[in-house]
Amino acid sequence: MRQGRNVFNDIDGGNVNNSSGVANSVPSGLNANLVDANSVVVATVPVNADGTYSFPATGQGDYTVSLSTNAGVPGSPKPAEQMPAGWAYTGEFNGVPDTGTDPAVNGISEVFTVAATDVTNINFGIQGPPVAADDEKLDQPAGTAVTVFNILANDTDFGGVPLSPDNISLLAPPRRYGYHNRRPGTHHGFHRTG
Ligand SMILES: [Ca+2]
Ligand SMILES: [Ca+2]
Ligand SMILES: [Ca+2]
Repeated sequence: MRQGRNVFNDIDGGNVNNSSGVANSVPSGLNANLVDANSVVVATVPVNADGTYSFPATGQGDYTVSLSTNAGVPGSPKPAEQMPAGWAYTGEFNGVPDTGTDPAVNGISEVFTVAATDVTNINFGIQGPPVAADDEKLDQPAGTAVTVFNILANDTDFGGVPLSPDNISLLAPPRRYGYHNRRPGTHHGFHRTG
């Protein structure tokens, strides 16, 4: 019988599903390791870019699936769970997406039993945070207002997930000793020494 299903880019970390609002997309280098009741790897397959994976037919018995950048070796002990840099597990669930999560968020599914029919919906959620790049305004003349028009233009999230500004940090230039903030969202410049 065959087993498999999905790894979801799950930005809200809720029930295991794709909550990004765009087509599901996951980073490269992920493997699904099928592990037997003795923690021995039975099969290993790479996870596809759209998050799907599927094992070849295996014998009846109790199994778990481990999601990791470490590819297992059939017949050897299960490798450790690990995510690509900057990514984290948000949950796992054996069942229809968006209907639950298992108790331990650890990159390992709950145990499932393979018998006479294919097992599907062994699902995982993972999340990678957005990357914000600074928006610099250099060498501004003293006393001149500066406007940054699109602070999100140089910021990114994996797979085209929509961005929204959550908070904005105003970083002072060198040798400054303070700045005015006369009303929310409007900064009226830095004082500089020397
Ligand atoms: Ca979700
Ligand atoms: Ca788990
Ligand atoms: Ca930015």
